[in-house]
Amino acid sequence: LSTRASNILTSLGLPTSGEISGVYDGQWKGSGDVMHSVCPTTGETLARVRSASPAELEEAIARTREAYMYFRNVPAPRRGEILRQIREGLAQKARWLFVLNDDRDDLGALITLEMGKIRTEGVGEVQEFVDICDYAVGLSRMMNGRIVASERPGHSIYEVPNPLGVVAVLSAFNFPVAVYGWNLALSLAAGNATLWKPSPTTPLCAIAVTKIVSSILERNGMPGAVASLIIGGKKTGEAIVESKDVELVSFTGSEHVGRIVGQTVASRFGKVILELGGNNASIVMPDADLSLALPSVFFGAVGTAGQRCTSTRRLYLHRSIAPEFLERLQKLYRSIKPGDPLIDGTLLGPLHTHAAIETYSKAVDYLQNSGAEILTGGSQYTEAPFDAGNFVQPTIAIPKSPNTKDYIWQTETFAPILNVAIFDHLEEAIGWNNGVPQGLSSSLWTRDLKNLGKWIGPAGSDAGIVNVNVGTSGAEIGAAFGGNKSTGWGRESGGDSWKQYVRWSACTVNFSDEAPLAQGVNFTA
Ligand code: UN1
Repeated sequence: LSTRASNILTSLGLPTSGEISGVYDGQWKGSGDVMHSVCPTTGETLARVRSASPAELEEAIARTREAYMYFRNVPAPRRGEILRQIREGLAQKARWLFVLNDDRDDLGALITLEMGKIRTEGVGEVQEFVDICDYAVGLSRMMNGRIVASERPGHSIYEVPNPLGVVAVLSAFNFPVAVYGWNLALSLAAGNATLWKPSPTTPLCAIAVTKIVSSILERNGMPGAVASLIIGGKKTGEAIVESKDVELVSFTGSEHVGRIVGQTVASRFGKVILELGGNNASIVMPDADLSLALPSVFFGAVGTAGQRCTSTRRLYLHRSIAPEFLERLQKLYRSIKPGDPLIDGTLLGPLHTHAAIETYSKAVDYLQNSGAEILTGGSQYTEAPFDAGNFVQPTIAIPKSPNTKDYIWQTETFAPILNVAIFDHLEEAIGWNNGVPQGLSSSLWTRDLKNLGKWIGPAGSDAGIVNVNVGTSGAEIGAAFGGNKSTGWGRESGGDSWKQYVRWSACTVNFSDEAPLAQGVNFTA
């Protein structure tokens, strides 16, 4: 193992040779297939991880259920106290970066090493987990039910949020830590046990996080299986989704897989939260402050090498500012150099997998063959040392037609490709914004209140995230995160999301000496 990698693994208590156990349900185990964690920057194999055998999966589900039976009786503020300690455990890892100021010792660095996002984004992801823990600590004292007025004398109606059961979190490679954090924090506050199946290509991030979380659970005398971990592939995912012992499946990933997950869970009457494809647009009006819009569009399209669900994939420019905007944007693109994402100052890291290069190239080919103008980018970086990793050029293209029915506008390509079209009226741009199957994030750049009113109202953007003078990506944890239409309608993180993680009990209680029926129904013999 390179020194670069081995320092990071060692600092997080991960072994640097041999096989690592990828299953935790109170005990570490794993005797299934070996999965490889591969560094997307160098192509180096970082670890061989033992996934769950079918028997181990079954056992982990059973242990997680048992843990839930125990944990649901722990008072919510006490659960919050455990979350506060988890928050401290994570924050310590994030803080090390600033104390040591090198690339050895923190979880953010591991995210960068294994996923490929740049350092500041890796640390930011740990921060997002810390933030949602803070939120959930507060929530643990505020998950209030309601008292509803009864129409019957001497009666009261209570709406009580009870723990739900086992929550499976099936997360994606692009946010290998924070999206689990959103689910874990709300789920624990609500009194559930979680079973985490991360992307099989980011097992080390999941193992490192589970080590931190489990040590805190155990230190507090809680069963470790309150936060179980299962590294596994497709079959493992299928078994979890089909299991009647899992009340809620929170899935982040492609529309294709999300459709199967949604249908499977619905067919057994389970609950589901889907966070699927994004195909997010930014609209720039003539009155926009371009000096704000430019860097935000640049970050939205190029940040995380275009691998956020919220990445900006479509850019709609008003005709009057389009030439200037594109010229300035291309200048920013020209300044981009690929680099090791662990090194300070690098803005462009690799795509996460080698296969993603093919997806990128196919999309570029399609653009070229369909008569699009490629303003910048369009190729892979093939010179050393970048040939060892999955580096591609951020690309700006003007497709031949702005018709959203075209494949290129309809599809989410998980790579740094920004498609541009020019509009004359805001209504036209809103039509394009809404004219795709997905509905995750959207952003309008304007200083005119009338535009803002249209954009956030009934005839405005139909996405779940509707920003103004803020880019499509990089949401804070406070608001509910999620999208509409083929993005799956799921909501995670802030807002009212926690309400999905509980089982609501509507309790009508009679304190009186009579037993009247509702609606005045008379049933006396
Ligand atoms: C994702 O890409 O799946 O809003 C999550 C953002 C991040 C989360 C993205 N806070 O870009």
